[in-house]
Amino acid sequence: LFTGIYISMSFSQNYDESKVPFYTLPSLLVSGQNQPIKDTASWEHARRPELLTLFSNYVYGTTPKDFDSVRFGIENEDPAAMNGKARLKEVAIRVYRQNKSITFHLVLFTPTAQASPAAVFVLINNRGRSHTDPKRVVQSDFWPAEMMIDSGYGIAAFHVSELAPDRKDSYADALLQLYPEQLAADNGMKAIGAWAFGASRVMDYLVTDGHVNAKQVVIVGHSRGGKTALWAAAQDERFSLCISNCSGNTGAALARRQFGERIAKINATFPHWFCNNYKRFNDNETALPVDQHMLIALIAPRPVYATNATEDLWADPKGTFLALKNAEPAYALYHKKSNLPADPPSPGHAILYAPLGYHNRIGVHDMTRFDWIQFIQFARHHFRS
Ligand code: GTR
Repeated sequence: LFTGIYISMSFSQNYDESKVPFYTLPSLLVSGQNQPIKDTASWEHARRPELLTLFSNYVYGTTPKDFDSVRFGIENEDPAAMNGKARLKEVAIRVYRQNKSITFHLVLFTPTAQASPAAVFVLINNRGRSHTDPKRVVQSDFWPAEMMIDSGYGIAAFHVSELAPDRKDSYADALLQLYPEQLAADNGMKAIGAWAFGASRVMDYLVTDGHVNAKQVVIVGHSRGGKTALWAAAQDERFSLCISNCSGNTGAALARRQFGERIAKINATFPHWFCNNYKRFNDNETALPVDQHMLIALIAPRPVYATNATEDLWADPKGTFLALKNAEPAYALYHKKSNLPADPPSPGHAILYAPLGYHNRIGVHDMTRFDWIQFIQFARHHFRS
């Protein structure tokens, strides 16, 4: 019986471009009341809030705004880390609500070579903690901190498990302890909502740190972290640039293409990521009131860079590129010319000099030094202009 179920589920995953169904994306620039959205005012005051509400109610769950306070404690500081090239701060971030609190930790390196506050890349770490080792015993390409410092950038990370353990039986054991009503609601946030909430509390800290240029904070995530990075940047406009690496389904890839991972599959494997209401769209993508191009559009006019890997069809490289392409009208409202080609660039070729950037790295599902080198170039271009 078990084998039977497995086989029928695996058959429902399509990797054949010719079998992508005909689909129509929900209109980005027409409001729920059928009003055309023609300028930034109606986008910002009507359509954008409406889309945020739809993503909250049907996909990621609502993000609570009510907490009593956030407090920061520097637990460790080294003004001469990385052989003097960087300042290290390990910050405990404590969120209080109704006599309860949770604590999570930020690792932050800023370059010492420059006097002015640095732009900082913040990684949402969804892998092992050693990848973001503050002691630098482990130097992982997943978070190449030395390379970032040498390039003049700050580099930071927090670990998702401190906000919501990435398991269906324990995701509620951290931040959600402060918000029992979220657990009870069908539009309540779960793990990905909690991780995005954490990203915003990191931002709360970064604006207080004199070594950080808070106007140039990049939120970066890989895969499930890349889904979170988009959701965090969509909600929190203090992130000035967003990088979503191999984020795939319910990240940067269009759901309606039904290519690779699908909503039914992601909800079955990771029932603790999205709100309960999202399960209504299992095998029913066309009923979704949104699609992922709208999530990217919510970040406009701030630059978004999305990536894929050639051997990671599960994350639908073409569907990711098309989501960027279909977000362009929101950027056009701000006179940000994107002009992406109709089809994805060839593997290994990066589109860096447009507000919507993209590459499809040759290789497997991962975040590598190659990816980070493109992120640096993309950020450098946009922070300069
Ligand atoms: C996969 C999941 C993807 C992606 C990935 C990851 O198993 O199906 O949606 O998030 O995990 O996070 O590496």
